Amino acid sequence: MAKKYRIAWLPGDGVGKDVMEAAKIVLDRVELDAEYIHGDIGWDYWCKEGDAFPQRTIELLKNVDAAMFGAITSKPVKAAEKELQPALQGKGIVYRSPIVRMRQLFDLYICLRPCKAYPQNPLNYKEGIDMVVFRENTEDLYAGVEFNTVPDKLRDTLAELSPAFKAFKDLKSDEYAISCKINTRKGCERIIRAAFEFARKFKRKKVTVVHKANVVRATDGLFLETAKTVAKDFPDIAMDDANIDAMTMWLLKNPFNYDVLVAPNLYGDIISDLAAQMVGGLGFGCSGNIGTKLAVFEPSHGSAPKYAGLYKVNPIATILAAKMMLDWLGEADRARTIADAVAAVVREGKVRTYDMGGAATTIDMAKAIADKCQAAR
Ligand code: GGG
Repeated sequence: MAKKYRIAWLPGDGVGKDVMEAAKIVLDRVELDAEYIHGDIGWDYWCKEGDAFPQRTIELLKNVDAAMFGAITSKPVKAAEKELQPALQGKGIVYRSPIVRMRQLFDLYICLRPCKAYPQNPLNYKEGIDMVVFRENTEDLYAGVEFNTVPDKLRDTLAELSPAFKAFKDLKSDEYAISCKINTRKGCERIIRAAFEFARKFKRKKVTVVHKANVVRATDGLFLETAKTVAKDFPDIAMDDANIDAMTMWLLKNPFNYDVLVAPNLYGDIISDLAAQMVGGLGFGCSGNIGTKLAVFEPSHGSAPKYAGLYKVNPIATILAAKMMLDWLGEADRARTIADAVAAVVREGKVRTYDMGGAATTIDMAKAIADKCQAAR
């Protein structure tokens, strides 16, 4: 009989495989009626095929209800080319991060990163922290418009149009590089609106807009101006704003001042890692990449190659990502069961992975959480 959901299952590289195996143990225990379909993605496929995100995986993602993703290893463009199989070298194939491509290709414009301190987690910076970061996920400095070698045509145009470019105009093409920060009004508006809608739905009190509009005037100015306009549609939600640099200090100084945060891509990446560190670090940072047709859930951490296959890392981030996926699918009871199970295991403190000061393996932790899920059902 056909299952209720088709879930793309993308372990990726390194510890991505370990933590996804752990998440599957928990999903099986809450008996989600799903077919999990493996998708090829990651470094092996780059080396073998010259594509870390093969077309067959893109096709798979067009035909699923949601996806779970582990982690990816990315290397700089030149180092990546050296690891291509010899027959593919010298053909001008350029490495691009598969997760960044996935976010753009499927327009997964929301990166939702809840940062909640589970009580009695020894890694909590302070008990009671509960923030949600909305990171714009498809544009900004991650737009992928970059020039390692700057073409003369681009140099001449910039010299003509931008007085600030005068300082760079006499450099040779290989003496500098350009990465474009591109923010659109539509891109700003939809992520900011998503943050306010979330705040309203979950009875959060305030949205803080993170930017650097006093210096990065065009793009961040657009982000802040758009936020002020969108906020008018949400008179029940307070809004404030802060520069990214000040924000990092204030977040540490008084995390309880913050509730929902919204930021362009790069600042959102930074601020969500900081916020994740305050509630337990890499082992607790989970992430949802959400669009209108597809959503992909993952731990915020990377592939940690030195721990790959050792079953050492904490799988809670991935298990919480699976919980986010269940919420997104409308499986609220199962999602709550997982959240409660994580809370109970953390609170009891009997099973702890190395980051939490214990010796439990990735799988020990998954089984402990799965057992709590089963007891609750
Ligand atoms: N699960 C998130 C992850 O794998 N992060 C690693 C990462 O972002 N690597 C850089 C990249 O591929 O963009």
